[in-house]
Amino acid sequence: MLIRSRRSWEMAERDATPEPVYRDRRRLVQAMAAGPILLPSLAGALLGGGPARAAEDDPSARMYPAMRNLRYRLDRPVTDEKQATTYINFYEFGSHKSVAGPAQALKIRPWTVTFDGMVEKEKTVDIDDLLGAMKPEERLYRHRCVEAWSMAVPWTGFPMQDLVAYARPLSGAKYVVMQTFKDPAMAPGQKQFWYPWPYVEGLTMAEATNELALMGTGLYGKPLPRQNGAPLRLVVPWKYGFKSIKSIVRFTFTDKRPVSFWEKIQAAEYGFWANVNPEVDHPRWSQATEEVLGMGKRVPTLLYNGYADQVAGLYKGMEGEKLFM
Ligand SMILES: Nc1nc2c(c(=O)[nH]1)N[C@H]1C(S)=C(S)[C@@H](COP(=O)(O)O)O[C@H]1N2
Ligand SMILES: [Mo]
Repeated sequence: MLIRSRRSWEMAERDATPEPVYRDRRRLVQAMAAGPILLPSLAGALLGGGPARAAEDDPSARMYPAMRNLRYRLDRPVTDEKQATTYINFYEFGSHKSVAGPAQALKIRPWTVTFDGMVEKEKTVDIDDLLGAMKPEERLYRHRCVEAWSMAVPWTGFPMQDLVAYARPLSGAKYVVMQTFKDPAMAPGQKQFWYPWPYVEGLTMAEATNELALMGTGLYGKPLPRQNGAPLRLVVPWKYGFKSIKSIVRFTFTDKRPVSFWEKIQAAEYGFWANVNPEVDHPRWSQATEEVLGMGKRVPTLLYNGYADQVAGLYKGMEGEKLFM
């Protein structure tokens, strides 16, 4: 029998909160929501200030932490929360990594989400009504940016297939297009007129309903920080990070393939499919390895970012397409 030896970066999920701890915290949060069973000060102390603090400005805070779905496992440690919430790509607030501060200007309530295009009935819903109709869970996923850095984080969210079912697309719909808010007064990056605002991304219906496609609403057992794309973002871990669009306000169903934000800017470097592949280099750099944030070293990049079992079948018979950029 072949026993594969562990590579150094294949470590246990030691930084993630163990399941029983999560479950107990969740029960406590539910108890708090149900009524004044605990004195607020005691509850706050038991919760370590996390969800309680977030509750001050986020009405969805009581959803957290959600039960972890143990089907999704990591081959490396969970990235330090501080790192994952301060090393940020969010061009609406500036074209550099230190946009966590400026992104606090993002106003996340009221927030509405519109479903339109090829749907049975177009509708605009309040984010808290949408969240209330979904069942949150936590998943540990790898994340690989096209710039060749990566992290591994505990997202909270719900399967995108549940969102698609909620939207009720017509059978002729082939793609779902997602759009970020547009408000240059709030997000000064959007005053940079040479970018094609608003940020737009798209998936095929088969991709959107794949089990891995997640609508992210939380991170590290708390509501999503603004800089990470509150209150609703896409998480598609087998694709380069730019596909995982933040702060979504609209889902449009269509039979025409959309041209996404980065594809409009530079189609020779950023395509529609953007699946991770270590053997297909970016025109200006290699994609063979990646720097794992906080680990100070590079590891080999995996085909489909390690998710080939779940997604390779989506692309059978599509060899003519530029699937990997
Ligand atoms: N609206 C919007 N979504 C976006 C981006 C952006 O600039 N604007 N950057 C993308 C890129 S390049 C990456 S790597 C991820 C980063 O997500 P994170 O900051 O939560 O790690 O968000 C993606 N989604
Ligand atoms: Mo990225």
